[in-house]
Amino acid sequence: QAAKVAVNFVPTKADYQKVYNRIAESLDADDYDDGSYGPVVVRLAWHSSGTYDKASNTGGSNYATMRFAPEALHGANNGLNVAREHMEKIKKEFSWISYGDLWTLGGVAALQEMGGPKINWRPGRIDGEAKDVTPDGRLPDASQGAPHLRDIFGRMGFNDQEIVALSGAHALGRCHVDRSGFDGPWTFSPITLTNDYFRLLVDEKWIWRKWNGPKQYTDKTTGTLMMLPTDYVLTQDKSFKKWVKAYAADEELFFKDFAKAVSTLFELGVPLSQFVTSEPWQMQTLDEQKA
Ligand code: CCH
Repeated sequence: QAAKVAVNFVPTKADYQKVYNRIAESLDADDYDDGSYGPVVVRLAWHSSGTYDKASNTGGSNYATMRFAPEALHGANNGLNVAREHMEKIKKEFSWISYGDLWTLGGVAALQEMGGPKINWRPGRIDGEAKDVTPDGRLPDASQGAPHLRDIFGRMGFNDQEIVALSGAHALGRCHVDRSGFDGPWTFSPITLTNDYFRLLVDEKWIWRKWNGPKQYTDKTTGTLMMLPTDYVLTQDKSFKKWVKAYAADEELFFKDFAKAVSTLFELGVPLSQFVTSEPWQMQTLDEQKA
């Protein structure tokens, strides 16, 4: 039975929890990648937020402008049609939610359900228009070095520690040749959030992969994992490396810093006055609701 939504319907936290639950239930898939849409759903939330420019106060998660060309067609967003189409099924059932809230809640649900920390999240984003689309080039280019990372993430307002913490998301998912040109997963457990990305960066010997694709590293031991040039550079820069070592040694510290930085990331570009609450919300995992 299709729920009739009253014109003045004001969703409560319980309504958002229902959306969270439906997203969480939708992630497992035997026939997709490593068995979960979680990683690509996280990448959608990140790319919809990471366009933020603090100087002009444009971009970010507020308007969900990746729905429109040309942003959907920006090279960095290759393959995210998969995640947008996945989330569209949820939108059909909960037509009252804005795309910005839906996509960021998707990121939160995916991270929490894949074993990550609880991430503060609150609703209030509104759907923008095609005129709000951001220019190409605001997301990081994996072939670059430390100055580029500081340029891109500094523009969003993040410092070195936050850059490293956020990069730990690459414990999840994989690169696809037909999306980015790069190939392979960063860790042996790509659908569980751990600090393995940092442990592998520190413990493994990383060598250039010999292949015809773009320059990327492979682990010397098994030759099955990968690091992008922007990942490896975190071990080559003194200030970045300090945090790589800290997170490799202490998963709890990584989870704490990651949760905080991700929550900030997902709120970039949203005027405070738009949020329905000044209190941080935490949505419950499916497991917590069973208990
Ligand atoms: Fe990332 N990322 N990312 N990334 N990313 C890719 C995939 C994922 C960069 C490049 C790439 C973050 C930061 C960076 C995820 C989350 C985050 C891919 C492969 C490239 C290339 C895309 C493909 O081929 O499918 C670069 C450069 C940076 C610079 O720092 C941050 C920050 C986050 C989240 C907080 C996730 C998750 C994936 C896996 C997607 C999938 O489909 O499995």
